[in-house]
Amino acid sequence: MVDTIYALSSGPGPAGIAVFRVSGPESGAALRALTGGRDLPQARMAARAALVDPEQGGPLDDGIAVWFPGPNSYSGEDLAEFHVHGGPAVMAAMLRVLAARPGLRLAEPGEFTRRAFLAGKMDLTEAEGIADLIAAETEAQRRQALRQAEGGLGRLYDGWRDKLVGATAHFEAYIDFPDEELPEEISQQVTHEISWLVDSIIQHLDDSRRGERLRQGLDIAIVGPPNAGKSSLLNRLARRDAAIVSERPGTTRDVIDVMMDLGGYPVVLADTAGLREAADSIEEEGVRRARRRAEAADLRVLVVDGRDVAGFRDVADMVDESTILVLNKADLGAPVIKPEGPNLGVYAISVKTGKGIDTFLDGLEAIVRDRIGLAGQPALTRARHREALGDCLGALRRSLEAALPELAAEDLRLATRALGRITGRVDVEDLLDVIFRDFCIGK
Ligand SMILES: Nc1nc2c(ncn2[C@@H]2O[C@H](COP(=O)(O)OP(=O)(O)OP(=O)(O)O)[C@@H](O)[C@H]2O)c(=O)[nH]1
Ligand SMILES: [Mg+2]
Repeated sequence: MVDTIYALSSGPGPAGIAVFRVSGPESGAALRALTGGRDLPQARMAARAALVDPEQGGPLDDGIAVWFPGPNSYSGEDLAEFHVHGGPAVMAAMLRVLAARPGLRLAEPGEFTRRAFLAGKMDLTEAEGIADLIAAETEAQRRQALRQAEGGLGRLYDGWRDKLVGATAHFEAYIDFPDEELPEEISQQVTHEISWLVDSIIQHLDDSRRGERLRQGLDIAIVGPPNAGKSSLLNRLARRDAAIVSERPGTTRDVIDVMMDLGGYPVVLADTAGLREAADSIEEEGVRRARRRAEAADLRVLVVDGRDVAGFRDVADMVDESTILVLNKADLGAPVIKPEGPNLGVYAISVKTGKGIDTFLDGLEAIVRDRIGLAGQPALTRARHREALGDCLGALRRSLEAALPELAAEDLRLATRALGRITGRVDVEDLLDVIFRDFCIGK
């Protein structure tokens, strides 16, 4: 028999209201016991409830109970919700009472959603979308997560999978009746469909990881010569004194990360040590870290003193298609530096007076939107999706080259399986622990 699980599904409080959920075969009995043996409330209607401690008899709280009989519940099972006052003692009492009920145990992270998946209420991409929605910190993350939670990504993959299943059926028909020649036009049509699918998957994969980056935040490294005003710029953008600023060159040593919401898009800004021949071994390590971070970043903001031609010469080779050049200290005089070759834009600013900062931010935001903004088609959001699509693509290509229809059919089956693993239509038992581990308890 399936366990009945319970958890505090709202935050740890204190709060106006705390929501507890109970899911599984014993939830109806638990609901009845906590409401003093009354009948179950009308399904899916909030009912005021004088909650009691069934063991000791005393009152627990004056709250609300909602009864969701399966399968019309979040988990697909019988599910009860208790809305109580969100005080620490009320919550502790609720947890004690629920723990004491026979057959109930505390839910594991993501277990309600895992049960929803197992009950066929949602596919794996939708479950992942819900985890992302709970974790979303910016508008764009929220929109992407909601789109995925509502099945946008799953529908795309299922659509591809249906096409594949159709194509495979043609081959299998031929294998079942080997005496029949596979009509030329059918084999051509199947080849055509598979080629179309190959192109679609390649296009989908070739998205510069925008969906994954939107989930995690675009990585932007602030780099440049010492004393250029990198830390000053970081502090200005972060609106707090995250990094130490001083007139002494070589102030910053460690990489300092600040998470920022840039017009709805999540970015991780990293301030780094000024690049120069280091004066000591600590600074040397700082410079090493700065270079490493600059290389790994999605974008670089190269900050230089706009009049420091010699300083710029040392870092000029860092300017490329992923680099924005910021000519700082414009308050001290017009910048004279001009970059050669392609770049993402040049901005003259003064962190000190604020001049040019808004224009720079607008430019940066446009670049970030271009990199991770929502596209027409839902983007894949996890390495897991990318891996499975890679497997699918490999199998599809093999099927196009296969010498015998039997071999082509086998490759098509493998490709279908790879797609099915993303949405969880085929056996994915081995994946579930990994996927639901990222959830919070109570979801
Ligand atoms: N006049 C002027 N001074 C600035 C401006 N921006 C920063 N500074 C000054 O330049 C000096 C260096 O600033 P930081 O932000 O510490 O420079 P940094 O690039 O982080 O330097 P390191 O950490 O040593 O690599 C400080 O004295 C700042 O006050 C600006 O726009 N105009
Ligand atoms: Mg600094």
